Amino acid sequence: MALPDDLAEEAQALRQRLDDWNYQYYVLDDPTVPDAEYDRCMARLRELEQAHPELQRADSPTQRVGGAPLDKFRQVAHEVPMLSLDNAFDAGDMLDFNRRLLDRLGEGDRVIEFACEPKLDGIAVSLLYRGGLLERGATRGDGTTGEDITHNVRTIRSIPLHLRGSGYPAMLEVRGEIYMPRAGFEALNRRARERDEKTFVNPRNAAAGSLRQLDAKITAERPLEMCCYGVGRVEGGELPDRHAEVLDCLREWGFRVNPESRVVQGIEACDAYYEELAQRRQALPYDIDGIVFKVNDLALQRRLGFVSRAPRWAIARKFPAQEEMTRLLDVEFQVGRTGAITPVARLEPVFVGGVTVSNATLHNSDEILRLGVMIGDTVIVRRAGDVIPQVVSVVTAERPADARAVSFPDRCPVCGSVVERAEDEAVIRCMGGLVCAAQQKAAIKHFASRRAMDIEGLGDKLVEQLVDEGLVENVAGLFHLERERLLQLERMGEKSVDNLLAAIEASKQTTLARFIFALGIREVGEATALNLARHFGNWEQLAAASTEQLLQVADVGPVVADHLAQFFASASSMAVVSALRQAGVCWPDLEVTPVEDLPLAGQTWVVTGKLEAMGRDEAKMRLQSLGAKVAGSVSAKTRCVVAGPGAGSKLARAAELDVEVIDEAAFLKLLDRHGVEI
Ligand code: D41
Repeated sequence: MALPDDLAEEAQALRQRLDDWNYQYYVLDDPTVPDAEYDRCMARLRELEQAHPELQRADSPTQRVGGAPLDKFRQVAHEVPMLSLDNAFDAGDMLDFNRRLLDRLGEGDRVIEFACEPKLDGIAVSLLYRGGLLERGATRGDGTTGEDITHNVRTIRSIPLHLRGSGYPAMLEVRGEIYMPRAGFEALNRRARERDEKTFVNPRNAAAGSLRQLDAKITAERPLEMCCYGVGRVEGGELPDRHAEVLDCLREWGFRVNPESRVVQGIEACDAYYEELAQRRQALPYDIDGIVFKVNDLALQRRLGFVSRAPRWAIARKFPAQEEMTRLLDVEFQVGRTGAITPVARLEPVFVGGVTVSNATLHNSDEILRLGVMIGDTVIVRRAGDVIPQVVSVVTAERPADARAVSFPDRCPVCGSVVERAEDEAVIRCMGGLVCAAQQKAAIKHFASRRAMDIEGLGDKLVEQLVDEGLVENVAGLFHLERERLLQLERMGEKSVDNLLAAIEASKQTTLARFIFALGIREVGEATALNLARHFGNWEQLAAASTEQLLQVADVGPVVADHLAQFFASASSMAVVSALRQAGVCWPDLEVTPVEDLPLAGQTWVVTGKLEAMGRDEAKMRLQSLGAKVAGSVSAKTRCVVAGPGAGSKLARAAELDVEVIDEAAFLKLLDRHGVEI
């Protein structure tokens, strides 16, 4: 039976649309269709190809699921060797690098143009396209010989099966890094844990393990991506004469290129770029272990050449290691605000992630079991960004003969009350509640903190003193402190006492949102408190709300609703609230605005770059409080972009799409105009 023309046309149109959507999603970071629409088109194309096998093509978007498994990997020789990178560890090494470049070029001092790009922590690969079709994918291996992983790379959707557009060389070898974004890695491990399977230690190992599969069906299910950083073999065509322009071509031909890539003038600008990315490293959706700097001019690159295995014209400046080995000296138990008892590792001090670490969290008893850690063990400690250092694994081979098991207390280490472990929780809790000094202290510290009641001068040390000396037991006690008694405390002179009392007095005028947050109800953070305040407008409505009513509030799910209900049902908690109000703590009631009437209702905003007055999360929360949705990437639907210094690709994208961009000053003015507190 002859194939009707219109079916061939339909299949071609579907392939084109699916390719376009893939490109928009993976290369431009700009999803344009709902998943359901994508899935519908894919299903229709599959149906057509199955019914009419003559429509099938190796580079169809349906061909990414993986075919029959291989029985071994074939070796691949890299015709143009895949070089390695020299490392730099500080600004001094960068100056030396620049000096070497200038000396080698021998034309005196000049400002060199560099292309900068994050150094992805993945697996380097090579992709060979002949006549625009993906012919072969290979790992870097030792740089000369790698393994053929064509069957696996074909399943990765940010790798085009055929090149887009025109003007590409007849033979083009593209090089880049295959990596697993952190979110995909977390999800993969979560699934593995649920099924009692082995987890991966980090995204890099997960990416390597996923590419080392003989069965591409397994690879197809792994959230891998590829970012390109250069080319190898090029025949039958010309490329531009600057590295950054080559990357631009690759992007047009369908490859993902790191959106953070930038061209800068001179080595100092390289340092500034490094510092900026070091700051934002944790906010990126993937792991990077440094920055790669390359001389942008390819003619200069050729003149500079390479030594042994590394080009002279490139260098990788590494970030401080985020993982180090050290010894676990002891495990102590800390009692938190809600009574949760957390094991804390006392470590032999070690320099990791740019600071000296001597404590790390062990989370809970399940975590200690999972790690199988004993006191005296050699452990691997990880400190990423500003998060609390963690013990990630144990080097069991180094366990000393006198290692001791960690034993959990059956009484609260602070107040001696019994401890309990709730059925569905991994933590044990002190049941002492507000008689437990540790919980009293933690509750008061939280209450006084800047984002809560903002009592200036009431720092952690002073709170501990006040509780230890019996001056306060709960937060309401702060409003009955006596001047004479305070003057008897160590290190408290007249001036500090008067300042403290004035700060306590001033804190009485607060907002409902701050008050709710300050109470330290479990799981009620700042954003939730703000939503609760805006939703109910006053304390009475909130305290009287049913679970159903609480569940209506943005951010409030069954767990939070339950904690709120427990708080309002607790006579002792309510007594503290009355005492606070009796002492004069007050706030203006809010007009309750229905969500659809909020000033930014229905608008999508994007926040990028570094803000001075607040973090990006806080900016996001404030925009949400005005009814805006906050998205991670700029699209045609974006209403406005708030851009601080260091904003990169999102800014360029906004310009391209003609989306409004405002700076932090304008953003603060806008917040002020709408009465949002900063
Ligand atoms: O992101 C990376 N991991 C990355 C690796 C990058 N952005 N650029 C790179 N450039 C090169 C040269 C300069 C040698 C072409 C690299 C690598 N090499 C590389 N990756 C693994 C070994 C070498």
